[in-house]
Amino acid sequence: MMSCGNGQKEEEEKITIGNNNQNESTVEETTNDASMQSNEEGVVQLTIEGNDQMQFNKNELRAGAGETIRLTLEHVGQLPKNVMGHNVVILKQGTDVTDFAQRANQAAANDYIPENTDDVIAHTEMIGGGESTTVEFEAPTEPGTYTFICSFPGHYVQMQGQFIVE
Ligand SMILES: [Cu+2]
Repeated sequence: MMSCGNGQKEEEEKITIGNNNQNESTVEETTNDASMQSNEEGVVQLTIEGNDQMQFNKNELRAGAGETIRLTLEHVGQLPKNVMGHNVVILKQGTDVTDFAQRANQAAANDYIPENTDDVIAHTEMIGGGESTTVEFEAPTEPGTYTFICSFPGHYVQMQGQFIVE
């Protein structure tokens, strides 16, 4: 079995990407070695809303480098996911956002996350009005500014912001 230090983490991310149902939560906290946080104190809670007017309520999210982030997306509208779905996709630096969004458009079967992409730091599930979803991930260890979008077709132009790691 081949593995390197980061293998497990990547595997978890892929599982998240491929798993469209609602039951992903924070199970990974109990797995893995003890190299990282084991308590709740180190976890930073961030919340952002999306609405039926195709808007996020924030264009900026902030975190410290390497912090464990629990990002909650609340869809405060009423329209269903297939009409006004929202997610939050945080992209690696250097990603061409327009190009990514075009690839996302073709990935309807994967909730508009391109299959096998390397461009995503983390993303939430796609949800419809009245729903909410949370994803937990580690902020990049390098300070910088990272773009986040909603990858539902056509939304990224309006639904876009900066994830600022300090
Ligand atoms: Cu959206």
